[in-house]
Amino acid sequence: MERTFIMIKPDGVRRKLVGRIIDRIEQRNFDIVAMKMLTPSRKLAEAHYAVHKGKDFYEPLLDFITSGPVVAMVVEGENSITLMRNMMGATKPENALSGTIRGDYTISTRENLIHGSDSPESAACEINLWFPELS
Ligand code: D4T
Repeated sequence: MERTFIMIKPDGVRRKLVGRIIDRIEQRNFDIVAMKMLTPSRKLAEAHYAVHKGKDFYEPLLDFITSGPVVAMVVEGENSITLMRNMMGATKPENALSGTIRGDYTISTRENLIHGSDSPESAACEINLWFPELS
């Protein structure tokens, strides 16, 4: 069974889409094995998005992700990393297909509702970062 780190971003909480997003994850028959709501500290956000440090969108991205509560989850199931990324939809709104979370609920690149780990290495790293109590 594969685990992935999923986060409903502050826009998802503000727009009251938490229930609908969790519903999709459960309808797909994934297990949510850990979940918490928190407002990320700057330090946590910097660690999470370290790979983007120096890019033009890095600082605005940190401002956004620390702007309010997020819902952090560990989602488990066969091939969960790839399948969750498919369910989320593409980062660019013009590529996010209808039927995906982003394709159905957002037209913004930054305020794109949901994060999901993109590889087994990043999943392990992110689960450790957001849920140190699990390790
Ligand atoms: P995350 O990491 O949040 O799941 O998003 P993606 O995996 O789909 O996309 P990413 O790593 O390329 O970008 C991380 C994060 O930065 C925001 N972003 C991205 C932005 O504000 N402006 C941009 O030009 C890009 C490329 C959106 C997601």
